Amino acid sequence: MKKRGQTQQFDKASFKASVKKHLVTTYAQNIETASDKHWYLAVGKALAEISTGNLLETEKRVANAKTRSINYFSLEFLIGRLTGNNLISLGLYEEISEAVTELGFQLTDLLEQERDPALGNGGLGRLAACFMDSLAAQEFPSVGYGLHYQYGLFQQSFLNGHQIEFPDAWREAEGYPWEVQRPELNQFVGLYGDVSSYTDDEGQQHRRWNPAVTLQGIAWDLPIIGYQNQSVFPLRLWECRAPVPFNLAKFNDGDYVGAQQTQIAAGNVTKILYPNDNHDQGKVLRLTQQYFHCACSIADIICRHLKNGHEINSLSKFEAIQLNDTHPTIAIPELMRVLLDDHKLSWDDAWAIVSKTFAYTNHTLLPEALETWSEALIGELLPRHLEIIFEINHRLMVQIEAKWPGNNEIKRKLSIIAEGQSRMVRMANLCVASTYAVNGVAALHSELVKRDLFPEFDELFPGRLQNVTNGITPRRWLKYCNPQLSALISEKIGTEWPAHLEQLEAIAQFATDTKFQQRFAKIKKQNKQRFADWVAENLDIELDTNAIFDVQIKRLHEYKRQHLNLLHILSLYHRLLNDPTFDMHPHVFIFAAKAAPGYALAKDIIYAINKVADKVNNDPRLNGKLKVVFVPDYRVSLAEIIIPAADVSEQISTAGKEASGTGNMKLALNGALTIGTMDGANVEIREEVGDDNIFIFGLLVDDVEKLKAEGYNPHTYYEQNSLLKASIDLLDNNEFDATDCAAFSNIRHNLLEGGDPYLVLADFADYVNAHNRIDAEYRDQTQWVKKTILNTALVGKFSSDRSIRDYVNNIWHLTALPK
Ligand code: 8GP
Repeated sequence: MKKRGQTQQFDKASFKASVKKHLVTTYAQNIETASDKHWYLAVGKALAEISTGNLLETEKRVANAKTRSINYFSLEFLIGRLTGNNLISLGLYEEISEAVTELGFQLTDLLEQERDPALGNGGLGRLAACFMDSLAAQEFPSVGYGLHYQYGLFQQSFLNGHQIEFPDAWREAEGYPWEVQRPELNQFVGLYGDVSSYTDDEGQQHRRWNPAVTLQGIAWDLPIIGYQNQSVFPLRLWECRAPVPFNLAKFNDGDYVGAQQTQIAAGNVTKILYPNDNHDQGKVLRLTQQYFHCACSIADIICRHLKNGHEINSLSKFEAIQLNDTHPTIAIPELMRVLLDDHKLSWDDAWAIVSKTFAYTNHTLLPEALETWSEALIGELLPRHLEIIFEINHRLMVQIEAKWPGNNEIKRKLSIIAEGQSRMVRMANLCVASTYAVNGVAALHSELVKRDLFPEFDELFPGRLQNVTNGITPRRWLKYCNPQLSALISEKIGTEWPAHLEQLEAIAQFATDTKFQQRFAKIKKQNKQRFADWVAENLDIELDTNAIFDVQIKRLHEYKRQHLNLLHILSLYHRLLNDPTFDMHPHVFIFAAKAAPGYALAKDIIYAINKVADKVNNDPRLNGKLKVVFVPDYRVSLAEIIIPAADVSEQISTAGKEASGTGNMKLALNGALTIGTMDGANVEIREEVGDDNIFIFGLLVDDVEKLKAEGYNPHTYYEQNSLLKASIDLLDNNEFDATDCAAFSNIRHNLLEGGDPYLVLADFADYVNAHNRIDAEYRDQTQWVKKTILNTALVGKFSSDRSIRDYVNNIWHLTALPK
């Protein structure tokens, strides 16, 4: 019997038998002695039997439907643990929980055994994961293409407050139970070598690339399970290997290292995820990763297209490719190459396909994140691609000349090749010139893309630049991570909301209902307790759940301004110790953040927060009013327990710098009130929840520009605001660290002598005011709870289902699979 929401016939007895079979035959464990971890693996494998079957079925349905598919190209998919979520999507959570109990275990304990597949850095990778979930939930034909990194984002720990990094072997020794190899889909990829011309039998001239190196792409599929439907779509991750395991002749000669060199070099290609967020590092291995990803994925798409019986000329009718940032841009010249050189299409015919296939999402305006590759490097690694890039650029220049005759300034600005000592290929320009749609990720950001980043492109290609505001999947970020709140909502408005988040608006009517407020507040308290228990157990810090839980969880970056948060904490510390009239509601500041290993100031900020935490958490003079917790090794599974416990959500980037943010959406959905600048999606959150239910502060984008143009001087703010001065001075007087205060003085130096590039000092006073309002308003619990309910009720817009529908309607033009 199937119950409502359940997609599968479920037979408990045979499921239990399957788990035991996997425990013994797949993992070679004795039933009597197997650990929780092996039981989790066996449960995962037994469930994967269901999803793999459905994956193959869905592939057939897609082929039969003969409609367009979206291929989401991303170097990052920060999927987080899959098992719990997949159970929800399959509609089998209770059944499996029961089966596991009968086997003698708690499902929640087994789920804790799963290592997060950390195949992304932050927002960009997590967005890709939410989008895959929403594509499957709405049954839009889709494939996610990424890399099968052997090691995900590094694991972070703290040693005397300093960040330490370790490799993250997310697949562990046993492999990841949800993935399945697809050997029939493996591909070969060339690199280096040269290009030659030849004339075919009909007298046509062609170019041919003769690569010097060949790599093999091994296809691994992870199942993306549609929410309570039968569809499962692949997240296809490519692992790099050498086509031959080792050189037998060298091995026989006793050159054991030399015999394996090729394999070692190939293995390096997908060894690690580059740990940079909003920063481009320009390493050869990174370009190799990008090309390897694109070449395998393009080859896979074309194989599928031809296998389904279509002509190569109809490719763009059946396949769209979304480039998640510029990282997979090399797919554009790669598809051109395949069409020109392998399929012998003319330039115009090939371009007609390419320019209707690709669309590109921009995720940042930060100049240091906009990718450029040295022309010489591309020429060496991918000589044919460089020729094609030159030709695309030549044709772009012709178009510009036609629109702005004789205007070399515009040509220089829009050119794909940046002139200079060493010529560079600008990947964003290549994207805008070659795709049919370019989108920013929130309304404000998309406006700035048009106004500041690509104004001339906007004139040259009217309508190409668009907006799609980001979103988050409500299945993971409410139903799964906050089961009690989900149950309360379902009790009031029914159970359809996880697939139709706009329905949450109906709970707004209960915002002033005392009973509902009490239940809502009780759930928040229980979630705070769950997190406090975790902190007590793992970090040995006691938290009072009556305190305000104030959360800033995101990558550590100057533009995100964790140091503004820190300065505010220092101001509270100063006032508590020096101002007898000062009173505050107990407040816990919770941080979690990884810093890119090469980002020195970000690491200094982590260190400083850790040191301040040590001091304030143990200072009896503060009467427990102020606590600071820096949770190490931030990851999706930690976000799942921090977010439901948050009262306040810190979204405090310098206006114009945070393209969207998505943590802001997750926190608001779980009833945290935002303290934020008018930046990224904060602007739209404010529009939805209303000014009374959010704490907005700080300079606007135009103020920031004006201030910078006038010549911003942080010293003026330092001198004029005594609280700011006192707080900054605390950075420099050994208060928190008697032995190694370099980190503190680096921060201080950056803010004063370094010119304070992200205007921390300029926004400090208003930030403190906003915090004072929070302190006052939190004391009126009835009002506060009303606001938190309204936040949950009014952020339905930020479901990634809506984002996906925007892409589908305005960019991809897909139809959902027929039932
Ligand atoms: C991030 C943005 O910083 C964030 O605001 C946004 O929510 C997220 O993308 C998803 O759209 N951008 C990046 O992570 C980014 O641009 N990274 C690569 C360029 C290095």
